[in-house]
Amino acid sequence: MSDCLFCKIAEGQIPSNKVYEDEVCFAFHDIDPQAPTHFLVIPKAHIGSVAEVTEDNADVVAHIFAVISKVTKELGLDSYRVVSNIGEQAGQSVPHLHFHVLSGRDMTWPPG
Ligand code: DGP
Repeated sequence: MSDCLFCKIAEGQIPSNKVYEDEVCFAFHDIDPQAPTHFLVIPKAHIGSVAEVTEDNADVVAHIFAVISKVTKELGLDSYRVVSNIGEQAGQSVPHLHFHVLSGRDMTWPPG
């Protein structure tokens, strides 16, 4: 999508602090970290949110979770939280599917 911030980050048009990249997804540090480790994993193809995941593109999400499992192990993270906000009320501010990976501090439940 031509006017999407995260599409531009995935394409390298906007700089980011990259954590991981392959042909399907891109991971980069959050600009406003909420934990000592806080990065985002996004599909390279534009998907608006979990609400736009269907049987036709669910393989992308499965791949992203495999990447999260691999990258967190490489980073030595044995406890972390994966969050995806869907819609404005839940706190989604960027309309491109992204999974927050947060680690390195005690976390509370339920989230605010
Ligand atoms: P959410 O609010 O769940 O849609 O999360 C969006 C996250 O994206 C938020 O934690 C801040 C981050 N973010 C927004 N703009 C940028 C940017 O230009 N670069 C980076 N690295 N992160 C961004």
